[in-house]
Amino acid sequence: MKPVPIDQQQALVSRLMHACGGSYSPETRRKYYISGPQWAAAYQGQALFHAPTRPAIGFEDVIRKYGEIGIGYWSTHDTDVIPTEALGRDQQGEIVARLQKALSENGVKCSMVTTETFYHAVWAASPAAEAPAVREYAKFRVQNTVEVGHELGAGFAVYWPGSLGYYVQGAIDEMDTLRWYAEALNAACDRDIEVAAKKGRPTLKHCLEAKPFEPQAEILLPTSDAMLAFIASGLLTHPEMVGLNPEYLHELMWGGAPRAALARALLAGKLFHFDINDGYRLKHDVDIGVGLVNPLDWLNVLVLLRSHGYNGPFNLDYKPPRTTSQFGVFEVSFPSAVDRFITLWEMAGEAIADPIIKEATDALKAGGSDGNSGNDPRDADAIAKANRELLTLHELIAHRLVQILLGLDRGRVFSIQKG
Ligand code: GLO
Ligand code: MG
Ligand code: MG
Repeated sequence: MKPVPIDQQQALVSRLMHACGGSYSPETRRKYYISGPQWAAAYQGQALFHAPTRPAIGFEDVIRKYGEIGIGYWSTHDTDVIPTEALGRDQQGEIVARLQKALSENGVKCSMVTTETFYHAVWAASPAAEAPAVREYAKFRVQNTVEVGHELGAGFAVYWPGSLGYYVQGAIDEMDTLRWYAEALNAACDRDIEVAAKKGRPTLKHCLEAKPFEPQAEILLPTSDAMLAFIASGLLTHPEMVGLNPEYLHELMWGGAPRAALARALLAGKLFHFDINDGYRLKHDVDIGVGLVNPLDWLNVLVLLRSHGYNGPFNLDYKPPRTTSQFGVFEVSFPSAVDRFITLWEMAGEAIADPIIKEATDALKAGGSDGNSGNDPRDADAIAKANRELLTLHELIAHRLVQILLGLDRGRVFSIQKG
């Protein structure tokens, strides 16, 4: 093939994207509770060792593009859209009005707001720093986010305390830090109760998001389970308002099974919100598009969530790779991520209804019998023997799930050449 001239590259990408097929209409996409973060679309491809590869883009363009694709919800950090120096000042009101206009013109709703407590120099020693002025400022920031959230019609506020930790141990007291962090959350919940009452709206769902490493070397609340313990610690004045926003990759990063982490959150009644993406175990936070690395694991995650009635948002917290152009961000990254998610969600429904999986699962739950009236509860060997053949069904179910993922259950076959 000859080198492709610059002015023909977008057409090539569009043609091949179209040739991939299998995309859903914007109307279909809008039926799912999928949110697109401002920061994900605006991400310029920069990182520690990387200069940006894409130009800056503002919220008006991002919201318009999300509307066109059929991403019905939008989420944002306070400082993604309001400069730090404008927070809580008149300029904030003007920006909020522009946001409201952009959202309503494009048929997109704001689902979630979050406070940036990791980027600015003020957070160098975390939002729960020793200096009382930093902690007061943190309270102002989370309360201001709650107010902006109510203005924009959001239902969720997310907190990612990635800077709550340290590089060197011994300088801070973890107990103090966690108490101080709880004070900021308490301030946010208190303000939420006031504002919600005044506006006649429900209070927001406040969601903690864990990540095991980055940007601190050691993180005080590194996993969703650590956060469940924190919520139940007695430090929060409104623990019933606070739950979790697990991120798929963040649970994988520490080596956990995302599906099991989600199950623990569901058991605790705390799975409020879910950041969806993909990546690798025990690596950094690469935020790859959902289903591009672990589609089988994703299918399993969605089977769990569908089986247990999760009805919160799926937030596309991923970073289009720096090899993708800004054209590609909206032509390939977002629509393809949404469509993979929808396909996996529908496949999960198929897996739940699959007669083979159902019969195998029912049989496993019924358990085996040795033909006698009842198993002797003291006889381990007899119990093991009575179940031995049934347990093969575990592997059979796993095989069936792969068949569903690959479409083999619907008759997709490969003809093998004789040779
Ligand atoms: C970073 C986090 C981050 C949060 C966001 C929402 O690793 O995933 O993107 O999701 O700040 O609070
Ligand atoms: Mg996240
Ligand atoms: Mg991440």
